Amino acid sequence: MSEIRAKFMEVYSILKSEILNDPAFEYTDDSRQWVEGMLDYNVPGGKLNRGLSVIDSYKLLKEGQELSEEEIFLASALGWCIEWLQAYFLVLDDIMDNSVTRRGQPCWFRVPKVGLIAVNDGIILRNHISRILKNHFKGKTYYVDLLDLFNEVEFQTASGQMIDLITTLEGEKDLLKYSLPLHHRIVQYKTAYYSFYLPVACALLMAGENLDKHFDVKNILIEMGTYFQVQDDYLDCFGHPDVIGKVGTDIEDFKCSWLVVKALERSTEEQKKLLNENYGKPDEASVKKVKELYKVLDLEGVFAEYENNSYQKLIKSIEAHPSKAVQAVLKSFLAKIYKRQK
Ligand code: DMA
Ligand code: MG
Ligand code: MG
Ligand code: MG
Repeated sequence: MSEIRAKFMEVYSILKSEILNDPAFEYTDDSRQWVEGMLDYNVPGGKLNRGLSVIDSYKLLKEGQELSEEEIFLASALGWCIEWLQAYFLVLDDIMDNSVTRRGQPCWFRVPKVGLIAVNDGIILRNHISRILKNHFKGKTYYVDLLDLFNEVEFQTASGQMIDLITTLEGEKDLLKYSLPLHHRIVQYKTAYYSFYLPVACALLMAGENLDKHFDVKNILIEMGTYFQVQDDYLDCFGHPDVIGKVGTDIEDFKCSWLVVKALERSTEEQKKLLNENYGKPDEASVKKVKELYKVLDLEGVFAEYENNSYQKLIKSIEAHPSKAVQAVLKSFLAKIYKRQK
């Protein structure tokens, strides 16, 4: 484990123990054990890209200055707030998407003793973010901006989840409505803001920047987030569950995935008929037919081309940015996800 990752994990232990000794709630042994188990199960087990990139971005914004212990701690705490936010959304997302596994283990709501208690656990996870921010940032000049940032991004993500879900409504299953602009709208809101803009925005606030002045950075990060979610859609079908840690459900769930949009663009009338008959059905045979069609339409090749083009386009936008430090932040982020397999 890299030094920074090890430090980041230490901060997790500190934040967790603060939460488990929160004076605003009188924990009993049972409730403390529940929350601890719930946190360990859902918060630290992912790639930690979002969280670590707060520290990474802050460092780059400081252009090589040595960070103090306090700065590292605060950047890590903000990173963990994003990981907590992610855990909150994923716990609920897996219920709504009827998923089976996450990060190589059963989804939290699939754990027998948990079930729909997972809904309240999601709410608790969200509340922990406010506790962490209050504990560590209340005296800072940028405290209000941080709270506002988390609120805005949460609203955008939940709205993105809403449109992701209502496009799949039973009785209105109509592939004709699926298009690239609709896909772009869904993924911008459900993924890009919290996964890409939020980490960098946290680092900018810590560095004393005014977020209103960084509109161009935001736009580049939203495009990067879109590319990231296209990868997620691709891996849902073509990734290996052992590697991505989850079993895909987009076909069964009738999701407006990038793959189905591309398939529709490239299908003959007959192939469209096959899609209409099999997309969004829960049985294995239907899913298999859809996956076979994706192969026939060479969506793997289409994706490879999309990935190259996106990368080139992003690099070009990044290099057009006037600040070398900001360029470094964006390039470092892009390098973490380019051609990812998980
Ligand atoms: C996830 O979209 C978005 C949020 C806000 C969790 P998704 O359902 O495609 O994610 P996953 O493939 O990880 O379930
Ligand atoms: Mg999901
Ligand atoms: Mg989902
Ligand atoms: Mg997905």
